[in-house]
Amino acid sequence: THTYETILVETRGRVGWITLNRPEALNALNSQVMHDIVAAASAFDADPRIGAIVVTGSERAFAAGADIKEMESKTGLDMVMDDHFGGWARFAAVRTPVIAAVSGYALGGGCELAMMCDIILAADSAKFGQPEINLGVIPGMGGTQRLVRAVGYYKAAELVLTGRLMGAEEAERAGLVSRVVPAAELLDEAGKVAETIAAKSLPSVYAAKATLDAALESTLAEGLRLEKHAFAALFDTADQKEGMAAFREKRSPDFQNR
Ligand code: CO8
Repeated sequence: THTYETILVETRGRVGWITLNRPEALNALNSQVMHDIVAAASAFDADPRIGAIVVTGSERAFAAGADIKEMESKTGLDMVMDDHFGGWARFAAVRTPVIAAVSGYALGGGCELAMMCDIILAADSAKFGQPEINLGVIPGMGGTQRLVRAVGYYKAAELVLTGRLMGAEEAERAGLVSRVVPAAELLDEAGKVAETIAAKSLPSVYAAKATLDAALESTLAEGLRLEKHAFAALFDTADQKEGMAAFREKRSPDFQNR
């Protein structure tokens, strides 16, 4: 198996785990981290034995942002040419559900990385924020767009314009976090959520993620059209027949992912 410089990668059953591993920089996201995460997530995404992915950091930091020391001397043209944007777009586009298990700091690019995931589980110690304004820049990995969609304009504007951090409870109230759990239980809980998803029928999971994504990107009419087609298409899978037969026969379904 492939080894990576800046992340630890592990498969547990049908769940792929990606653990950011730059403790000396609070998991700051430099180019190597981006390449590693994108490569690992793409490999999991291409493997039908994987039904869910967990991305996590350390207890102290999910990720404290893009790597400021790497970015400091760059020009505007460098930032465009480096194609960070394309790399992260590939991560955001994986069809497998991704769970961010966030403990400690999820700041700047770290908060944006969490928002590229489908479910955000937060330890009660988690701190979210978009402090780029303090560095003379703005969020550049989707923060201005995804945060507005997650928490609404006024909360997002306050966070992006002031750079204020918010704790896990506030983030959950605001709708940025799926659920807050005690820090000691974060990884177990993330594993349980991932295993639950990974036990479903893959075609329905892919369809669910794709249609949920559309809710953020399209008009209601377009989204409903997509949902209608995706819903209907699932009736041509063996797993739909199995799932509904299992319900009628009062047993658990045995999905074949087709
Ligand atoms: N980049 C590089 N190094 C970092 C970063 C970072 N984002 N965050 C922390 N580090 C380093 C520190 O420099 C320090 O290194 P050293 O020991 O060599 O001095 C080490 O990690 C530990 O950090 P601290 O000593 O600062 O730890 P504290 O507990 O005192 O503070 C904080 C923790 C509050 C998280 C603090 O480290 C901090 O404020 N970090 C920066 C947070 C930030 O501003 N994040 C936003 C970055 S900009 C961004 O994300 C833009 C995204 C768009 C990118 C577009 C494509 C590239």
